Amino acid sequence: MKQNMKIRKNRSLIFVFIFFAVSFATFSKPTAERLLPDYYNPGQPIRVELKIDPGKDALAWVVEESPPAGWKISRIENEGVMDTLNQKVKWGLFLDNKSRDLSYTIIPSQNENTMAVFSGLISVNGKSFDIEGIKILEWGLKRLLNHFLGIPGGMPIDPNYDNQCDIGDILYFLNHRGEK
Ligand SMILES: [Ca+2]
Repeated sequence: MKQNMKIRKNRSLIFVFIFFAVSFATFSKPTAERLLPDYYNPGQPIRVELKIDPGKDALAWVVEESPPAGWKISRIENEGVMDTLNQKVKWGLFLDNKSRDLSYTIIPSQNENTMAVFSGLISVNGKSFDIEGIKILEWGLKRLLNHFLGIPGGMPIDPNYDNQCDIGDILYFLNHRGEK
């Protein structure tokens, strides 16, 4: 009799465990990806796109993005707003589970010449997840010089659109630096 009780108790514990394991496994995680151009040039606007799928179990969600410090937001699409106090761009509250592409335009600061870091979060039903995708953007001139010098991180880019990567592109970056 005692033995039966014990088995029954163990069995119900196993059922509770399976219930939680299944509900955790089936909670649909959101996917959020940032798309950026290959490089930036100070003063030239860049459009940032966030491709968001909040997951099928989403009931309520918000997105917030922290652009590189000191860069100026020139346009926010998809009914996002600027949180000037915290230097964030915010979208939502969305009360559905529909995918959305959210975007904004930003102007790299004139005297910026280092790596620019982007970060963002999506919060779905109260849980937060990082926005994945491209997080670091580098000055185009640096990428180009690294390419010519054979340094990792270099990239053959063609900012003057003549289908060649040469000295003309370095001059382009120098001449267009700070253009608004
Ligand atoms: Ca070129």
